[in-house]
Amino acid sequence: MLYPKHIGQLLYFWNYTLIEFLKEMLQDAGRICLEANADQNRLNLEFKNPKDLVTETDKKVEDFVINRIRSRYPLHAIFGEETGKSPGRSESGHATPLWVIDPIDGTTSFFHGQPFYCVSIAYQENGTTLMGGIYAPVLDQLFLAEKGKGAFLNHCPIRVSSCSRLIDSVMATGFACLRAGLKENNLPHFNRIVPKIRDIRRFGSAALDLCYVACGKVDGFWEMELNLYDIAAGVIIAREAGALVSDFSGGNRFPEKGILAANPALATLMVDQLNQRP
Ligand code: 2AM
Ligand code: CA
Repeated sequence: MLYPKHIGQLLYFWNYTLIEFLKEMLQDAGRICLEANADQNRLNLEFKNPKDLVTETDKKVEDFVINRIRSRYPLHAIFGEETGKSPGRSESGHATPLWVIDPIDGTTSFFHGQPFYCVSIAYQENGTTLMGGIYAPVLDQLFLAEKGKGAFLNHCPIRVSSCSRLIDSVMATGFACLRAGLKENNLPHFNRIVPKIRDIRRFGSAALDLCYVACGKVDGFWEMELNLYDIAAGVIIAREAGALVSDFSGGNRFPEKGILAANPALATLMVDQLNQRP
């Protein structure tokens, strides 16, 4: 006979194993990156366009993550930056869980031997992200979040900054739009905002930018032309740490309509700045 308390225990066990599974997968994927970093001369390179790099390590890490998920959760769907969508199969009428993978976010940094890159993986059910994990192996920074349970950096709880004035803030942004060769770009926003804030950082990984908002290393982040896999894990980590994440109009149509993240007070000021023509 299954009593409610047993169901609770079972759910706890299920969640525990899923987050542990995610954590170990991230750390193992990070090791693959570090091994490749150690042999910089052998990082074979391909180009999606002249500015958009993909190394064989991006593919190797994605293959590793997919195989790990498939061997444990063979029915789950997967959406990876390098391999696209592979549908899963639903179990007795339930929606198919989806894993969203960015094997290396910050590939340019990875290729150039810089530390700001990471492996980013989100777990979704019914289109809602329930778990996100991001691991920056050179920095040994592991960010994990579960919906409703807070966000953690190396197992310590994290929180957004309390900065509420633009002039006191340090922000991060990026220029995915330039690399994608798009006409509309972030430079007008950059030119408008940078004189109003204390300083700006450009780490080159949207996933890590969101994590750094989450732990208060930067006060805010905005960027345009990102994809779901760049931000899926970072969004739940930032939100669980108290960030408000929105598009440039303050709505939910991110990343298509731009994305910004900050504590609620600063996010309102950022919407004022970004909800203007570029
Ligand atoms: P990537 O390293 O996985 O390519 C940097 O501004 C951020 O933009 C990174 O998170 C980078 O992810 C992302 N990005 C996504 N698509 C891009 C594209 N087509 N061109 C450039 N950067 C892109
Ligand atoms: Ca990416």
